[in-house]
Amino acid sequence: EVFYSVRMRASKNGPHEKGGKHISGGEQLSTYANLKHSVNTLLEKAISHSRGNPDFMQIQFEMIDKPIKKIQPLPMGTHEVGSVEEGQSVARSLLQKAGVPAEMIEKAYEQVTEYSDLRGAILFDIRSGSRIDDRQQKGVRVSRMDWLTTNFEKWADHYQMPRSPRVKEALVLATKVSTHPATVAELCWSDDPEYITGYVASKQLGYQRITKLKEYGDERGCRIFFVDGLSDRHSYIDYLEKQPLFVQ
Ligand code: PML
Repeated sequence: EVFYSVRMRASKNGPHEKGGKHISGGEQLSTYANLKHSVNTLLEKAISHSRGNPDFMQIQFEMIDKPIKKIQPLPMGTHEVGSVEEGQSVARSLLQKAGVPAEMIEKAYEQVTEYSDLRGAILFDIRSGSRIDDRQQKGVRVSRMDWLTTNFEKWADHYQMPRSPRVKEALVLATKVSTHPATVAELCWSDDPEYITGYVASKQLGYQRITKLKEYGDERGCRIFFVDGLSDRHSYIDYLEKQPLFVQ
């Protein structure tokens, strides 16, 4: 069956590259018959966003010409924490468990705070202690992945999780990223001011949710991929952006 990658990005005060503020982004894989539904889902996601009403939006689709890789979702755990401090300390200890040295965690945090409106992920090399993508403000956007809705709903019921598209998208992304052998761990929390749960993920740890990683009202998000032993950063970025993948 032929699939299409459908992508949306929305911003305020014009497009990102002209200084607009990021409002929303989204990604689906769709059959031709389902395109109308996918485009509509992404449109609704952007126009009902708590970051405000966009005045610029792009939705595009593109046929996928490579075979689609199929993988199992990462196992999931949730850490209930009472404060941001506690949440951040759980995140740090999970990252260390995954193999990121403590001083590298601090260096990576410094990279994130350098930008006020970082949209994609930062690639951080734990050997050299430096950011290795050249995308500045834009970051790297992981793309061409999805989880068939019926399979996701079975998963959500099994874990007694709400059938939230947010959790679905985050887990799909984390699963794709952690599957690459050069990925040591991922750290993420949302730029949505009304959403404070984030996660640390890795192949061995799975997808570890932490219920409080920032304060309500904070529009600063974070997404760091900690990598080690990367021989070719272009092929790594190519995997993240282009390798089509279904979680199942
Ligand atoms: C986002 O909204 O941009 C990221 C959300 C990450 C956490 C999702 C969850 O597991 O609750």
